[in-house]
Amino acid sequence: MKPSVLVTRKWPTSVEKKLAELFDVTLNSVDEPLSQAQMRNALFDHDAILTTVTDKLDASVFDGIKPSEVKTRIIGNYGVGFSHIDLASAKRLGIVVTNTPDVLSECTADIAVMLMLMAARRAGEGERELRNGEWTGWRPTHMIGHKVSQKTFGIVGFGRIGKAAAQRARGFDMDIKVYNRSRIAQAVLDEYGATQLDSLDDLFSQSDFVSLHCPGGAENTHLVNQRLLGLMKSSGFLINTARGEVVDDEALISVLKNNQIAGAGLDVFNNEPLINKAYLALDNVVLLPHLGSATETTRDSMGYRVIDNISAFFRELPPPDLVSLTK
Ligand code: 8YV
Repeated sequence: MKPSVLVTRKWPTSVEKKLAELFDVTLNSVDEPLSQAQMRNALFDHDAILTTVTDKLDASVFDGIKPSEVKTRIIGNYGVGFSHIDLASAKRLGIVVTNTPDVLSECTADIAVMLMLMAARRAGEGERELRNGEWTGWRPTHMIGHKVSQKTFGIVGFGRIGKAAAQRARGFDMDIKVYNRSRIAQAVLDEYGATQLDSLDDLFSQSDFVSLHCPGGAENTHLVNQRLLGLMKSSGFLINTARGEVVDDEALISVLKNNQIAGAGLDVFNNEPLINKAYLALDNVVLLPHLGSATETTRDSMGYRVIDNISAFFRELPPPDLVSLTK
């Protein structure tokens, strides 16, 4: 019998086809997020659940369920970030969790660089002006932004996406500084022309652009707070393509409002898609609806990567992208 697999959102058609060939698959053609109650029920009905960032699998979803009651043995997350899944509960119930690293690093780094350029060169503001019919023509003092080339690019989290961002920043001849919890080998830093700093304080105070590439989750919630933002240059920009929770919205909104920093570029938010409305009134922030991995190539690759993970698992082989062990 084929394992039964629940796909919580609509996936690229070619991947859904492949899933249907390999598994007894339940697709979500209406593409609305499942409720937490539906998610909980799915644990009793399916061998595998294929989740995305819009599925909130916090501890309450798993609460009071005994390991002997669950049918689900693997959660194959479509995405590299998994802070929406309570790993401790999954572990308690013997459920393996996998993710999809590598395949989205380049596209996510592209979005970080795009946000940096858009924020620094006032692309959102410029387009709004033009579309609103408010452009009065070229003039030497019109919509002056900040130069990007040769500036300092500060990276928080030097994993795959952070490295891809560094690689791109080098194209702009930027001075690349890195903050990472563990020490990065000198040879790796050299490969990216990067210097590792010992503290976030140093990174925030020295950088012209701070780009976040660390995981979300409890450990990094509000890592970027009023104090750190207060250390930034008044000409500095914050870029977030990581997770909304890494930034304290109230603090960021206050420094943007008071022009204590020059601007920000955000692709991810607390409580997506119900973002803090105060952002909408600010011209010095560029806002994107979580587009990091949104290219055809990458979204297909993410789907095939999930297939690789669950296929290995059901063949009793180690899934390539295990993020939590059951023991
Ligand atoms: C994904 C992302 O598309 O992979 C991630 O962690 O942030 C996105 O690019 C999304 O999370 C899908 O689950």
